[in-house]
Amino acid sequence: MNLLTSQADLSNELKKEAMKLGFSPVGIAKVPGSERLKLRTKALNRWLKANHQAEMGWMEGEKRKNISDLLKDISSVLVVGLNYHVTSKPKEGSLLIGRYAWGKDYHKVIKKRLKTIGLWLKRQRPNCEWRVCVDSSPLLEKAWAEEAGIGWIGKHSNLINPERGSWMALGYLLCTEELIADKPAKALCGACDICIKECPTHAITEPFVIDSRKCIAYHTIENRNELLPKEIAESMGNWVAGCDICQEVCPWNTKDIVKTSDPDMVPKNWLMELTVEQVLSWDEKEWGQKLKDSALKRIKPWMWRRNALATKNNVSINLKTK
Ligand code: B12
Repeated sequence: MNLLTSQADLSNELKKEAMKLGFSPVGIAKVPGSERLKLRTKALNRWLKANHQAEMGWMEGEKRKNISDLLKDISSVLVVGLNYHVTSKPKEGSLLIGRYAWGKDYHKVIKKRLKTIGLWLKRQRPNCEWRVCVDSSPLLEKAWAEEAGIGWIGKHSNLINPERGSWMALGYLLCTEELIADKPAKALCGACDICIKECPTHAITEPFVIDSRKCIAYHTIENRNELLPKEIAESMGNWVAGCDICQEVCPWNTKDIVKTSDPDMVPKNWLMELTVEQVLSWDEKEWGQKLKDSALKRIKPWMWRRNALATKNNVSINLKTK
């Protein structure tokens, strides 16, 4: 391996290594980031104050507000996107699952690949310390992705890349090495507000702000109560695990964007044709097998049953049998 002496070459090659492992887009941000990051942290404070986190108490941790708490002497962040946009579609009339979870667990896929990149960086700069963060670390991920220039935060609050839309999971390699940063992204939502209008539960209470208490994704994935709120059950249609409505209606996703051929993102068959009857009949062992290697493990079998019973399909089964 050639040792790269300049920081510019190191930064470029680091991004190339990430692309070789299937990530795109990729970008670099410098810590502590621009003034915009301070605004995003203020937005987080406002969001918490308004109780938009619902029962996700872990969102209140102070570390999320300061990236330096996650890695001592941090200098830079490599941000990567893993495209999960595929050609497959769920069978007409089946229960619906958020696309982020159709393939293998993105947390595991991204972590494994970013660790390979961390080891590459360590070989280049033996004194460099690094750490990988994917979703569960207290990091304001989308704000750092915007800072690294890989996309902007849309009005539905997901990160949108102009060539790839928003169908991507995000990953982070924090490091102590001073890398050359990319330009922060420009916001391109303009006057469009389709996502706000089309959310059946009005969870986007103002542009960029999601009230989790009204979000179908929150209730199907995170809500641990025995029953879903009536207003959610009445509007959730067939969404049984997550919800993609605000992204499905987004013009940046409906235009012809790149589809992935990443073998780890190939949808699992059972997720493409799931029925209420299956959800209700599978025992814990069957669920264990189905959820192995899936981000959907977060939804416990009893939650799948609760969610399926609340869907439109179940309501129509009940009507038919009456
Ligand atoms: C908590 C959480 C949720 C919660 C709350 C959602 C939310 N928007 O916060 C729930 C369970 C509802 C959820 C749902 C989903 N999630 Co989620 N979630 C997270 C998590 C762990 C934290 C997000 C967070 O910080 N929220 C706090 C609030 C304050 O932040 P925010 O809504 O992002 O607000 C920002 C913007 O609105 C912006 N902002 C505020 N005001 C203004 C003003 C202007 C002018 C601008 C431009 C911006 C702006 O600043 C805020 C702070 O950065 C992240 C991973 C992470 N560690 O960051 C994943 C993450 C955001 N989720 C992800 C995914 C895939 C989803 C779902 C699509 C899954 C699904 N199909 O069901 C849905 C999407 C629902 C939605 N529209 O948000 C991905 C998003 C990838 C992407 N392309 O952006 C992430 C990044 C995980 C990952 N590593 O890939 N999620």
